[in-house]
Amino acid sequence: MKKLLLLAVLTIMVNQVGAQVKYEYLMPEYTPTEGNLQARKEFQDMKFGMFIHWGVYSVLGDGEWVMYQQKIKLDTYKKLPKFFDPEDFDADEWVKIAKAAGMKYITITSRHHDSFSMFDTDATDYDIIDATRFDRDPLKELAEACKKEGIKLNFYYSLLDWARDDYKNGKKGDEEAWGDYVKFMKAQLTELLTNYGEIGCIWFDGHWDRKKANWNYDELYSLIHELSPNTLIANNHHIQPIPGEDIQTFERDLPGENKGGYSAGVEISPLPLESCATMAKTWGFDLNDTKFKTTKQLVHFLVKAAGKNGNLLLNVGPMPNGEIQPEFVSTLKEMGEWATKYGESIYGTRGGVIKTQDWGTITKKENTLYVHVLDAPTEPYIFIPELMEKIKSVSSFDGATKIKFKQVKEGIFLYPASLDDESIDTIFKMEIR
Ligand code: H79
Repeated sequence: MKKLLLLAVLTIMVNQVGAQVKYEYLMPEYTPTEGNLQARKEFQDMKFGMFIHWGVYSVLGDGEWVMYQQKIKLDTYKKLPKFFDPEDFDADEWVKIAKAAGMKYITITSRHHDSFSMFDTDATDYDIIDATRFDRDPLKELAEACKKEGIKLNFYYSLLDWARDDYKNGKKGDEEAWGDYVKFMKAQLTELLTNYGEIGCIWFDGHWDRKKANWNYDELYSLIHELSPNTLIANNHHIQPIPGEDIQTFERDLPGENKGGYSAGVEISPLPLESCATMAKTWGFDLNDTKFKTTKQLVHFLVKAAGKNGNLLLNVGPMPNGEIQPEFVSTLKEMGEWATKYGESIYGTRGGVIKTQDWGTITKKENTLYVHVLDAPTEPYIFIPELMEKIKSVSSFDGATKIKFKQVKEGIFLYPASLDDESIDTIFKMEIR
C-alpha cells in the first residue's frame, strides 16, 4: 500500500468551448510496466478494430440512448431484458466478420449507460444471465472466439449509469452511495479482468455526466493495473489524458480536428491515439438509421487516422437477434478486400509525418513512406510540404512503376503519369535513406 502514500493531487486545466474548466483528481504516480509499453506498441500496430454496441436496447431498434431519448421510465425499460433472446448470436461469426474486414481487435460494451450488464456478473442481477431467458454469456463466447482467431478483446465500461440508486444518489452528493457505486464498478472490473482471459483494454465512457466529480480513478486504474498490468486503459472523457491512462480517444473525430464537437481544446498527447466512428449514425442498432457511410468514406477515415498516428475503432450495433446487419457486413467485407491489398501501408505504420493535405496523407514504416492520395488534385502533380527527409526513389504501390519526383526545399513534387479519380486510395511508395 506504499503506492497510496505516493498519492499526488493532479490538476488538469482544460479549455472547453472557450471556458477554463479545472478538474482535480487524486492520482497515484503511474509508471507503465514494460509489458504495458509493449502492449501500447502492439495496439498502435493493429490500427483497425471493431467497436460493438450491443445491449437490451437493440430490441427497440432506436439506438443505445433510447431510454433517455424516448424518456422511458426505468420500470418500463426493465421489461426489455425479457424480450432479449438473440438466438442467432454466433461469436465465431462476429469474429469472422471483423477478421475479414481487416480488424485486429474488438471492443465490446460490457455495460452501457442503461446499466444492463451483458455478462455474467455477481455484482447485480440486472445482467444477461439473471434477467434474460438467453442464459448465455456473450462476452465469454466472444472471448473464446477471439482467442481462437488471434483477435484482441477489449471491454467498454460505462461510468455513467441510468438505473442504479447509488449512482443517482451519489450524483446528488451522497458520499456513502457514491462509495457503494465505486465498489460496484470495482467488483465488475475485477470480474471482467479475471473471467475472460487476457483483456487488451478497458474503455471507459460517461465521465462527462459528472465532469467535476471525483471518479476515484486512482482506485479504478490501480485496480486494473494491479490485476492486469498489460491491459491498457482508455477513457473517452474528452479531456486531456489523466495519469494512469494508456490510450487517448477521439469520438466521431480524427485526432486534433474536433469535428465531432467533443474535443474542444484537447491536445494530442504522446499516448497511442484512437478514433471511434459509426458506420451510419448511431452506435446501438437503429432500424431507421440508413444513412450508411460508404466503403470509400470509411477507408478514408482509416487512412486519415493512420496518417495522424491513430487507430480506427469502427462500430457495429448488432440486431436483437444477434446478427450484424447485412449493410454493415457488406461494407466491412469491401474494407477487408482493400486491407488485404493495401494493408502493408496501414498495419504497423506510424503517422504524423505531415499534416493531412487536401489530397490525402502519409504513413510510415521503417524506410518507406506511403503517400495516400485519397482525393486526386486538379494539378497534374502531388505536392508534399514539410518533408525534409532525403528521398531515394518513388514508385507505384506494387513497385512496378517508377514515379518522377523533384525535391526542393519547400517539399517534394510527385509527377505520376495519371491519377485515378475513382480509386479509393492511390498509394505511392517513397524510399528514404
Ligand atoms: O457509447 C457511445 C455513445 O452512446 C456514447 N459514447 C459513444 C462511444 C456517447 N455518445 N455521445 N455521448 C455519449 C454524449 C452525449 C450526447 C448527447 Fe445526445 C447529446 C446526449 C443528449 C444530447 C445524442 C443525442 C445522444 C443522445 C441524443
